[in-house]
Amino acid sequence: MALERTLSIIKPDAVAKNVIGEIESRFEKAGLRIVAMKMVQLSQEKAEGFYAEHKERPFFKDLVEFMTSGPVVVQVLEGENAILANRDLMGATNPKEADAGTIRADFADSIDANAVHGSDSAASAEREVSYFFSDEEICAR
Ligand code: RTP
Ligand code: MG
Repeated sequence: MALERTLSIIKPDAVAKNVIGEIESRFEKAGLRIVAMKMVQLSQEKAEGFYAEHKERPFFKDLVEFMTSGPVVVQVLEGENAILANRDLMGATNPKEADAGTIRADFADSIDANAVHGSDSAASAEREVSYFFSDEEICAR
């Protein structure tokens, strides 16, 4: 088992629904610790840079528009196998395909407005954490 850090975002739809606390509670109950967090309104440039890997995909424009449609909570989760643990808690990208009891099954409305983001690999976690947080902003235990 490895102690990992992963980048999590509570997306504009979930912030608008006022379920930040309920989502955080799932991370905490699963043993993940929040070691950095901030609420921000993403600029178009910041959102485009974050999702740069999807630049050529047909849904890119809608994705950036959605991610800039309201404030988001950006945070670093730490724990044993945090990257995969967070993905398991999130559920499938399309909430219609997400397992019962996952965050997306319970709080997401559509594949676009799907409540949360989570890094999908060690390499993306490293890139994404440093995209939003400096070392000084991460509070190690
Ligand atoms: P995320 O990056 O937000 O955690 O989501 P993910 O890994 O589960 O999915 P990914 O393939 O990275 O896609 C990023 C976001 O783009 C939107 N999407 N739309 N219409 C579509 O076919 C489609 N595919 C992806 C979703 O909002 C997804 O979260
Ligand atoms: Mg992804």
